[in-house]
Amino acid sequence: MRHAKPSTIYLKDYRAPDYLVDNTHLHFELKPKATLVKSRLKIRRNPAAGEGLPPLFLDGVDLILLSIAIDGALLSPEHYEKMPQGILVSVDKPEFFLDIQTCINPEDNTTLEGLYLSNGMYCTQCEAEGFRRITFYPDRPDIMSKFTTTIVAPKEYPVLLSNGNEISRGPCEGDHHYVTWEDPFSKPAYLFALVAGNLQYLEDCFITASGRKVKLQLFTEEKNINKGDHALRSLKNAMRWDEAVYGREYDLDIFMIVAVDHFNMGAMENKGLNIFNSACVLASPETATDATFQRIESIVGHEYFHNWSGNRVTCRDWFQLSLKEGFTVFRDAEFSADMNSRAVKRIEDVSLLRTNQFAEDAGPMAHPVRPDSYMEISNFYTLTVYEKGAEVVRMIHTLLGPRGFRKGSDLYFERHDGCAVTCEDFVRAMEDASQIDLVQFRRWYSQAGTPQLTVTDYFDETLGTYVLTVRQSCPPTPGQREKRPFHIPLKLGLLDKNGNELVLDGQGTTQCVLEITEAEQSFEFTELSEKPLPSLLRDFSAPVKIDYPYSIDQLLFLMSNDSDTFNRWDASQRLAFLALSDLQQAYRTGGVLQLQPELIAAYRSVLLNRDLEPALVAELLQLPSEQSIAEASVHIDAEAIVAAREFALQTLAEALFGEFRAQYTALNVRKSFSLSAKDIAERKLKNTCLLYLCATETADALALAQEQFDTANNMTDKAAALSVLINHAGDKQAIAAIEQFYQCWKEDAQVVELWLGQQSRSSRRGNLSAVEKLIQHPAFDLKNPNRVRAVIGGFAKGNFSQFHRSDGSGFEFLADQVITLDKLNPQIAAQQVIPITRWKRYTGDLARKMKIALKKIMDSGDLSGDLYEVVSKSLN
Ligand code: B3K
Ligand code: ZN
Repeated sequence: MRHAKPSTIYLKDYRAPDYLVDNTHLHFELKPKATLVKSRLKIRRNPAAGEGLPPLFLDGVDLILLSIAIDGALLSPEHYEKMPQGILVSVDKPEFFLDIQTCINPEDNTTLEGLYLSNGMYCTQCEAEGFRRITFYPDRPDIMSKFTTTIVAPKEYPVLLSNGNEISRGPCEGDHHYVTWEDPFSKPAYLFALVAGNLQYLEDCFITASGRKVKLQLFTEEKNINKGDHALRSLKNAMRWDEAVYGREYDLDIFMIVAVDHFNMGAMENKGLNIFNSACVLASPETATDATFQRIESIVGHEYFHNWSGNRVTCRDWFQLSLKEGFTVFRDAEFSADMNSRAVKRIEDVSLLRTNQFAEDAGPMAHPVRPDSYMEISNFYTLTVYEKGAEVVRMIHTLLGPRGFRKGSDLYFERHDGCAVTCEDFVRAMEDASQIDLVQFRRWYSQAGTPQLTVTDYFDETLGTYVLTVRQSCPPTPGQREKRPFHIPLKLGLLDKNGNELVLDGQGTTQCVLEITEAEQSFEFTELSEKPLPSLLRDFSAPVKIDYPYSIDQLLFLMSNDSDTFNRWDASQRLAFLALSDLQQAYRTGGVLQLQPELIAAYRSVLLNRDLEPALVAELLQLPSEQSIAEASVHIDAEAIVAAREFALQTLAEALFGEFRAQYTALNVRKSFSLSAKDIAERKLKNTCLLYLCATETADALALAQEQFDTANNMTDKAAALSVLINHAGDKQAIAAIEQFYQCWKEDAQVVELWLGQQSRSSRRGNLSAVEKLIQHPAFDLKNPNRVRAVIGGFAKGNFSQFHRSDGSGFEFLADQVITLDKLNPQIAAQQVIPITRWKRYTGDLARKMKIALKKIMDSGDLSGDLYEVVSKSLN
C-alpha cells in the first residue's frame, strides 16, 4: 500500500506482544492469481504483557479476507476492524484457535515479498515483513511458533517444499497432490518458506559431529542442475567449520537450498529451506568468475550460519537486526578467510566498508548499527547493519581474544536458544563469559558515524621513550550532533629503520592492542634506541579513519617491510590516495599532471618482487576505484577524480608496460581449471596486468586481450578479456566481442547479467544512450532485480564518469527509472536511488542537479514508504 507520509517507528516504543502464537497451521491451495491460504493459529494471552484482554492486532497487506473464526465460530464484521495495515480482532478469552482464510495473488506480486511467482515457480520471501502478505498474522520476530504447512498444487508442480521435515504426501482431487511439512523448532514468521515448482535436485549428505545424518538437497530448474556442485561443497565446508569453530551442529534431518531467478537480495536463511538468488548459488567454471565462486561460498556459509545466529537465537525486534546480521557476517568472513586467503579476504572487506559503508555513515541515511527509528525496515538492510555490525563483533573478538570470544558465544547460544533477544543480550553474554567490561563499548551500537583517529608521536632520544598520542572524534550524523568517545581497539606494531619489529614488553611481544577510550590519550613505549615507525590499525582492528602524517618514504617503507599484510596493502593505498589527490589538485588549477617517480618505482618493485604472493601483488597493484577516491574526499569533484585516476592508470601502464607484459606472459599458461587459492590469485594478477596493458590501447596489448577472449577455458579470464575490450578496444573489435559473447551465452541468466553489467559500467561504452539502449534490450527486465542491479545499478553505482556527466542527464535518467520501478518493487527502487541521495558532498552544479532529480522523484506523487523514507531524508 502506498503512503502519503509513512510513520516512524521507534525502538523506545517496543512493547512485548499482547498475545503469543504457540502453533501455526497453514494450508495453501496454489493458483497463480488466486491462491487460497487457510491458517489455524493457537493463540494465548502473553502473561508477560499485562492484564485484561486487549484486541488482537494482525498485520496484513494486499490480502483479501475471506473469513475469520474464533474456536470455530465465524466472526461477523463488528468483531473486527479493518485497518490500513491489518485487522484488529476483539478477544474475549485468554486462549483460542483463530481460523483465517485469505486469497492472494502471487502472479501479480512484483514486490517479491510474500508469495510470488518466478519463472513459473512459487516461492516466498518473508523477512522482514513479507509474511503479512500471505495471511493475517502478528508478523513480528518476537512471536515464535511451531509451523505445520500443507501445500496443495497441480501435479505439474512436482516439488512442494516448506520448512522442517516432510510428514505426509499424497494425491488430491483431480490432478492435484499435496505435501505436509512440520517444523519442530519454534520460529518467527519471517523464517517461513514455501516453494513449489518443476525442479530438479542434487543430493548429498553430511554426518554431524555427533553422528547424525543430514540430507542435503539443492533444487533448481533442470537446465541449471550442472551448476550446483560448488554450493553443495561450500555447504558441507560451512557445516564442518561451524562445528569446529563454534561447536554448532545442524539440527534438522534435512537441509534444502533452492535457486530462484527473481529475488530482492542474495539469499534467505528460512529454517531448513534456504532460498537463494540464482546468481548467488549457481556456478560452473564456464559461466562463473572466481569472484562469483567465492561469493557463493560466503553466502552459502552465511545463510547456513544463520541457523544458529538468527534462527535458533533470533531478534526481538527489527532494531536488533545486526544481532543476527553483524554476527553472521563476522562468522562468514572468518569462514571465507579460513577457506581462502585470509589477507585478501580482509582487504576486500575493508575496501567495501571504506568505500560504501563510510559513505553511508557520512550521508543522509546514516544510522547506528542498532538504529533507533525507521519508517521502512527494508531500508535498514544496510552495510552499516551488516558490515559495520560485523566489525563491531570483530572488535569484541579482538578485545576478548579467541578463547574469551568462544566462551562468550557458547554462553550466548546456551542462554538464549529458542528465544528472541537483543544486541544487549549478546554483549552481556560476551561480558559475563570473559569478565571484560564492555559498558563503553556498547556505544558502537548506538552512535552512528565513522570515528576519526588522529595520531601524533614524539621520541625522546635521551630517555629512549616514544609517546603516541591518539585523539578521537566522530562527525555529527542525522539526529546525533554530539558523540561520546568510543572504546576502540587499536592494534599496532613498531618498526625500526631496518624494518624489524620492535619488542614492546619483557615477553618479546611485537604487536599490541591499545584500548582507546578517551577523547585524547597518550601511550608510552620505553627503552627504545631510535625513533620507530608505527604500523597503525593493523588488520584494520576498528572501523575508523586514521590519520598519521606518514611521509611518502615511510609509506614506501611500510609497503615493503610491514609484517602485517593488511598494512602493507594499506600503505600502497595511502600512497595512491596521496598521488591522486595531488593529481586532482593539478587538474583543478590547470597545472601539469605528473606521477611521482617514487610511486612508479614502487609499483615496479612490487611487480618484480618474486617473494611476494601473487594474491598480494594483485591487490597492491589495484588503484583505488573512483568511488573510493570520492568517499575519501571532503568535497567530491567528480571531473577531477576521473581525470586524476585515468592519468595515473595510463602513466603506470605506459611506464611499466614491459614489466606488465612479462608478468602477463609468465602467468598466461594453459592449464586445466582449478579453484585453488594459488590459481585464483594468479588469474587475478594476470588479469590485472592485462588491464594495465590494454589501458595503453596499443594493438599489441589488445591482441593479447582478443586472444584471451577467444581461447579462455574459464569465465574469469573470458570476462576479464571482454571487459578490457569493451573499455579499450576500438568500436569494431569491442562490438564484435560484445555480440559474440551474447550469442554464445544468451540462454544463461547469470552470464547475461554479467554481460549487461560490464556494458553499463563501462566508462567508454556505457554512456547514457548506450544504457538507454540496454534497457530496451530483450535481456533487460525491470521486474528482475538482478537485471536492474546490472544495468541501472551498474551505471549509477559502477560507472562513475558517465553517471556524473556535468549535464546531469545521468541523474535524471536514474530518477525516471526509480519512479517507474517504485510501482513494481519499492525495495529495489529505494536501493537504486542511493547515489543521488549523497548530493551534499558534491561540488558545484552536480549537487544542484542531483537535488533536482531527487525533487522530481518526490513530486512524482504516490511514492512507496520505502522510497519516501530515503528521498525525504535526503532532501532534508
Ligand atoms: N536475512 C536475509 C535478508 C533479508 C532482507 C529482507 N529485505 C539475508 C541475509 O542476510 O542472510
Ligand atoms: Zn544474513
